[in-house]
Amino acid sequence: MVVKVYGDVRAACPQRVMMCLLEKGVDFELVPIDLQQGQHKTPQFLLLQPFGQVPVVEDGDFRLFESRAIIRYYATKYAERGSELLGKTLEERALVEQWLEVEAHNFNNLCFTIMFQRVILPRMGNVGNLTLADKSEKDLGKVLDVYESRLSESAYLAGDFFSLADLSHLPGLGHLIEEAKLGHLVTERKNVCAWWQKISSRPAWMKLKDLAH
Ligand SMILES: N[C@@H](CCC(=O)N[C@@H](CS)C(=O)NCC(=O)O)C(=O)O
Repeated sequence: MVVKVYGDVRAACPQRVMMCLLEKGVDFELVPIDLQQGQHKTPQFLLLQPFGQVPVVEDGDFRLFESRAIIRYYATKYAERGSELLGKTLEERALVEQWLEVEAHNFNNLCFTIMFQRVILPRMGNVGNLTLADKSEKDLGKVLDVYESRLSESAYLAGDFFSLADLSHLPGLGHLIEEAKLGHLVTERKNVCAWWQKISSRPAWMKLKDLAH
């Protein structure tokens, strides 16, 4: 049974899920939801995701939303297949969880604010709040300073292995670099830069980028 992913191929949260499925070698079908047209707010879509957001997955008669819950689910369900993304020991797993939480609560909100104010609003013909975007960029720099220090101790966030914690950053950081043109946040930090080069050259990420273009 092919997993159905409802989403927009270029949106960060569905990309997080598709990246995980690609790493795991799980076949999926993307069911396009047009965010520009507001398809995610229609009554039919709200039956799948009551908050009107993407992604949602359907796997047989099992349905799940929230991208990080979905990647945890597939990394566990297919633990024996594809890339190992959870960590092997209890401590490794705990560190993966720690950095996944950091991504969700320290990184993502700033990344989203920058993207929204500098890219998404202007794309819709509105003027973004550039003061807020500048402040968020500064704050994100401080978060990345913490990453810089962490990544001087290990090749990846949770240790010397690629995990969900790294994977979860790929869409947001990719958008910041490519669309908000903030590559300097990465390149001016040696360890963050080496980490970004490793994670963004993974075959699964290349495949996803091909799908998105
Ligand atoms: N916490 C949710 C956030 C989902 C989310 O914000 N999705 C965005 C696309 S990346 C969306 O649907 N935006 C449209 C909206 O919120 O109206 C998740 O991780 O799945």
